[in-house]
Amino acid sequence: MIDLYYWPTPNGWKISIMLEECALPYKLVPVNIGTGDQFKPEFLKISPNNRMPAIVDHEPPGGGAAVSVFESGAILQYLGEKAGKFLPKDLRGKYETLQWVNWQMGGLGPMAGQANHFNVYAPQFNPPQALKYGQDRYTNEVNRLFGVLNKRLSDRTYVAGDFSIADMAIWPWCVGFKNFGQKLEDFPHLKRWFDESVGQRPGVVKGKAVGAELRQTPGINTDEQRKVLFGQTAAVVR
Ligand SMILES: N[C@@H](CCC(=O)N[C@@H](CS)C(=O)NCC(=O)O)C(=O)O
Repeated sequence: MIDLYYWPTPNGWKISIMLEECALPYKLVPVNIGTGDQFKPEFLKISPNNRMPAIVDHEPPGGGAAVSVFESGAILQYLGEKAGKFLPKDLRGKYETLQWVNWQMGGLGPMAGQANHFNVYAPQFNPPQALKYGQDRYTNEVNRLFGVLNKRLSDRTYVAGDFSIADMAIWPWCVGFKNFGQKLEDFPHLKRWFDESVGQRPGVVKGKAVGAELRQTPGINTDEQRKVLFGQTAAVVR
């Protein structure tokens, strides 16, 4: 049995989708990031970066002590190797897939996260243009990255060979395209992949719905949640 430390956000969906696609049994452990579960000492033993998702596998391949993994890219790779699915075993296929997982981890995820922050969550300033530089910088960078993905998908169904952990890493970070200032119509190959090739898979639909009830309204809704999530420094989180 695998414990999944989870909250329904793009990085969380990657793992719930993978677990559903692999049909691996798991137990959901909610990490309410709006009320500060990510700072609790028990959670930090598993995920020292104050972020979810994380997993604990009580039956790791080869037996022995339970294995815990944080960082969604590493978790996808771990589960791909454990299940023998969605991560090719041959050298070329494996690294073709992993380079796109890392493209998401180092590029699309952080940039879209910042675009979302500046476009949706940043407090309003007076004058309003005070936010414009940050909004433009991250919206433009997501636009460039969407262009790279669109080009990649112009002559193939999935990002890297068959449906893989690369698709599962990237797809959740396209869901919020409107908040990132993008129109999918501008990226027709990406749109086809997003809506049909990946978006209609039962495992993806089911994985994305996991724990939806935990976050009743999308977004960060209260001043209390904003205080927990924004303005974290080393001294504050300790
Ligand atoms: N690179 C990490 C990022 C994880 C991450 O940023 N998770 C967010 C939710 S999507 C989180 O836990 N946020 C809590 C916070 O900001 O305090 C991964 O891919 O696992």
